[in-house]
Amino acid sequence: MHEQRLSEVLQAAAEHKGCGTSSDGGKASCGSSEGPADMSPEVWEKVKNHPCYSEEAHHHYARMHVAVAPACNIQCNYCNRKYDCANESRPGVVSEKLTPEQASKKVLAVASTIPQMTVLGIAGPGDPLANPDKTFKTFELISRAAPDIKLCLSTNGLSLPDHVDTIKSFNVDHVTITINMVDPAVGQHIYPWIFWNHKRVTGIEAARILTERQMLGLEMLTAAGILCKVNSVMIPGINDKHLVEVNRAVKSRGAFLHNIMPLISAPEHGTVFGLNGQRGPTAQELKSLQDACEGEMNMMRHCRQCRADAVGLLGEDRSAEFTTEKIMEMEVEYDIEKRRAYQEIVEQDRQEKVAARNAEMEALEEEFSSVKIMVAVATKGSGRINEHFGHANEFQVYEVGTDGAKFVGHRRVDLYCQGGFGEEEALPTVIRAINDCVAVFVAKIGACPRDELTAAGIEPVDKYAHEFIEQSVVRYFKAYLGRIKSGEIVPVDRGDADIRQGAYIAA
Ligand code: CLF
Ligand code: SF4
Repeated sequence: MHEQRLSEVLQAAAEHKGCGTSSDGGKASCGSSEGPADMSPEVWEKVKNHPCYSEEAHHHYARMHVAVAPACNIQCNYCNRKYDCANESRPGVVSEKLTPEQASKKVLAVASTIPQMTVLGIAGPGDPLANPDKTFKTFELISRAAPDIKLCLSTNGLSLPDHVDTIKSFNVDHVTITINMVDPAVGQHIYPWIFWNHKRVTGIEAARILTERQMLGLEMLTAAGILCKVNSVMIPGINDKHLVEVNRAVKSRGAFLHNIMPLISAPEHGTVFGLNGQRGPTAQELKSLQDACEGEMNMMRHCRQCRADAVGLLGEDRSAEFTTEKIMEMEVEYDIEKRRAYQEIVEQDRQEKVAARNAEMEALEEEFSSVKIMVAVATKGSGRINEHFGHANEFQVYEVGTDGAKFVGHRRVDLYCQGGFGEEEALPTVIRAINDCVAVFVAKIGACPRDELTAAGIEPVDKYAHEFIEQSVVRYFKAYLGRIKSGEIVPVDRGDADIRQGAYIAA
C-alpha cells in the first residue's frame, strides 16, 4: 500500500476506483487492490460533501456559519474583539449576533435557497466553547429541524476537553482546533493571556495551559472518532519554522487535516500584531511551508478565512441576502427531498469534471518534464472557468506539471471592474497577487488589462471559457511544453506574489 494525498484519494473515491482513507495519523492511503471496502464508509460519508475537508468538494458544496458565540476565553495577538474570531475568520467585518432560535430559522432559510449547502459551522464571533449553552442549543435545534445538514465547530481548544462528550452526543463529526504552537516559549508571543479557572493567567504559564488543553482535546476527539482539522496561523519570525513541529505533534495525535493560514495583519485592524508592524507571509513563503508539511499529512490549501456569519461556496459571500430582518420575514419550506434531488445533479456535474480531467491526464501520459508552472483561474464555482477577469474578487491558483494540476491556494484581489472608476489603481494589485503565475484563465477579458498582464509576463487565456478548470489547465500545460520545445518560450522563475493584508470588504 502506498501513501497518497487526500485530494487524490477523494478524487479516486469519487471515481469509485477503490481508494481508502483513514484518519489514523491523518494520512490517507490508497491501494488499487483493496477496493471500496478498504475505505471506512463513515469517514467517506463525513468528508465527501464537506467543502472545507475536501478541496474537490469545495467547488460544488457550500457551508454556512451562524454567529451565536460572542464571548472568548483567551486573547490572541492577531485578534481585535470588535471583529470575528480571527482563528476561523478574518479581520475587517463584524457579524450580526443571533440567538439559537434565530440561527435555526436562518439555517432553514439558507438550506431552502441554497440546496447545495451541506454544512453548518459555528465559528464565533468569539469561541463556541466559551459559549457552550448557545452553541449546543443551536446544534440541538438544527439537528432536529434539518437532519441532513452536517454540524461543524471551530474552537481555540481551551475548554475542549470539558465538552467532547457533548460534542459527540450531538453528532458533530467535524471539529477544528486552532493550534499555533506546541512550545509555550513560542506561545507567549502569540497569547498575552487566557481566562482559566475563574482567573486571568498570563505569559508562558498561559501558553503552557493552552497547549496542554489543546493536545488533550485533540486526543479525546480522535479517540471519540470525530474528524479533527487543525488550523494554524503562520506568523513570520514567531511560529513559521515551529509549525513543522506543530504539524508532527497534531499528526501523531490523529488530526485528519492541517490548514496553515497566513496571518492577516494591518494597522487598521487595531490588533497587537497590526499595530506593532508584524507582517504576514508572502504567497511563496506560505506555499513552501505547506509543501514542507505535506509529506507528513494532508494539507488544506483552500481555506478562505471566512467570517462567523459566512454563507455560500467558499470564496463567495451571500450573507447579505440572509440578514436577521430578511430571514424573519421569509416563509421557509424545508424540503429535504428537493435538496437531495438537487445534490444528485451536482454530483453528476462533479463526475463529469473528474472524467474530463482524467481524459486530459491520459493525453499527458507520454510527456516527462521537470517543468512546473503556476496559473491563476477566475471562477465562480462548479469547477469551471466561468468568471470575467474584471468581476473576479479572487483567483484560484493551480500548480501544473506532468503529474497533473494541483490546487495550491487562492488570491484575493480588488475588483478590477468598478464601473469605470479606480481600475488603473486595481490592476497593479491584481498583478502583484498573481505575479508567480505564467497565465490567467478567464471567461472574458478587456483589451486594456489584457495588454498590461501580457506586459507583466502573465498570459491572459480566454479560449477555455466555461470549460472545466483542471482539464483546461492540463491542456494548456501540454501546449506550453510544446512551445518550450519549439523555442517559442523560455521558462523563467516568476518570483513571489502578495497575500492581501488590508481589511476585507464583503466578498
Ligand atoms: Fe466553518 Fe470551519 Fe466548519 Fe468549514 S469554515 S467551522 S471547517 S464549515 Fe473552512 Fe472557512 Fe477556512 Fe474555516 S474555509 S475559515 S476552514
Ligand atoms: Fe479572538 Fe478567536 Fe483568539 Fe478568541 S480565539 S481571541 S475570538 S482570535
